[in-house]
Amino acid sequence: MSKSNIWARKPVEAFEEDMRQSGLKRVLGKWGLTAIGIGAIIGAGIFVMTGVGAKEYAGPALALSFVAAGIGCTFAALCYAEFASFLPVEGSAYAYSYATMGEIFAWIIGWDLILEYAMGASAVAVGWSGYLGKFLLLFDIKLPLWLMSDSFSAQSFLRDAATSSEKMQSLISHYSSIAVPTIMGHPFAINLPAFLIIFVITAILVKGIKEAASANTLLVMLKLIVVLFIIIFGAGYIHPENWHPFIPKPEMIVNPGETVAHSAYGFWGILAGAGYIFFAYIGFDTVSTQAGEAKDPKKDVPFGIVVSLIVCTLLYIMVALVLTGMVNYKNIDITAPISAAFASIPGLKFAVFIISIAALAGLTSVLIVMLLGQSRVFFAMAKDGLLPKNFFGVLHPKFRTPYKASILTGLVVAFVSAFTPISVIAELVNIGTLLAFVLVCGAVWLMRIKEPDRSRPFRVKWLPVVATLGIVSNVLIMLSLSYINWIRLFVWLAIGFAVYFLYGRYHSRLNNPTKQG
Ligand code: ALA
Repeated sequence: MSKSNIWARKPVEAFEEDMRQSGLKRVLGKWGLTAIGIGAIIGAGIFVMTGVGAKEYAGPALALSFVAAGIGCTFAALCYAEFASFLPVEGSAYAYSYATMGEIFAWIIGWDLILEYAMGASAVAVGWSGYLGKFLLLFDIKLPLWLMSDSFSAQSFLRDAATSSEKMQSLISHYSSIAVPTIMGHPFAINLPAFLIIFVITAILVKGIKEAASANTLLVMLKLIVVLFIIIFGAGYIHPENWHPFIPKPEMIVNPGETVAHSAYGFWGILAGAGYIFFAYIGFDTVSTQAGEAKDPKKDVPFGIVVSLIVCTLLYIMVALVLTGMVNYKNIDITAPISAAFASIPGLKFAVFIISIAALAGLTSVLIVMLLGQSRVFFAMAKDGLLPKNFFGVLHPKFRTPYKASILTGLVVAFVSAFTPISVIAELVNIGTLLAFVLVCGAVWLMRIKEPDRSRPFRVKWLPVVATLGIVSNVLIMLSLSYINWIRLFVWLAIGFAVYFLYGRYHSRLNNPTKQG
């Protein structure tokens, strides 16, 4: 068995060679890349998580949570942009850390990106299911609660409804039945739409996504128009009294499916809210995974990353203000808050229809990007020998897609989304992605020290300050998440270390150049 150097760095030139061999077509310009960024960013975060964000974390001050998370992301985005400008390769943060900090860090980031992409897709699928429910209601089609929700959330809805007859009435009106069956004494519920949508997307990805990719720009336009519609049209229905108090008195609250209380409202509530709705910003980094298809990656990828983030930050702050102005934060719906806010106003059925369709289409595009991103990261890791090449690196003989990796990912993601509350998945995704951001901020700085003379078409001014602020702000947001998320993150990383030390280090292409598979 060969011995490996876990700190070995993959040279930038080796990445460039891999890219040359990949034979991808360079078709994306700067606006195409920006559209990909916006397409990946706007999704469940704004359409779904704003509900819990306002109700259980920040109250009307949710807009400030968006400002705080936006600031942390901006520092990280600048660091991603500098990296992408001199290392325009598919593997994104995984590749950056391989080139700067060595194999063990690359592995950890790659492992961590599973949380961002695969688990992120699970959370989006749960959001998709919530909007499907609201959409079907428009046609008076109802399904039982136990087929539309995981059992933790179903029980939490029932507990919440038991507190007032009005809430109970509202719950009953949403489902054909609110009874939850039991299996061996345990309540059983499954989020069937979330489960099924993952199967459909997986099938599309196995077959190849050429058509889906060309539809992306159209979907992004639709999403942007609808978000603007929500802001402009919704502004007419704001009741300023809903903003008072803008920052409610601090409390401790427990989310559905969680047993641990977290800070709500007040300063810590705003910060914890930022940790929760951080999910809404995830996706700008996917622009960097498209570097292989960019016409002028060194300039256009940084542009796409930064512009897509700025556009979304501004839109998010406005949506948060409109939503908390339309509905009192205590009454915000947590499964499909925006369409529910419009549905609560008589005569706005057409708006609910438009928003639900756009949310379903928009969330579908996020699902495609995330599951695709996951298969690319697996593929890159398999190419480097850190995952079994004969599974994760195998292309379908006809469709030329990494079908085995896609199907395995689809199965795991479908099960997680069917049985886990969205808040639990989202917080795990957030802590994992925040860790990736922190490591990228550190890595870009380290690269400046190690290779100061390498050409950097996009150079962050005051990098030590920006990287430090990026690390501090993102760690601060991580700290605002309850300790249970830290435990989950450590368990996940411990499993990752075990896989690396039992497999990756003995099969790494960098450390074992003669070894195949
Ligand atoms: N930012 C993406 C979303 O909100 C992941 O769905």
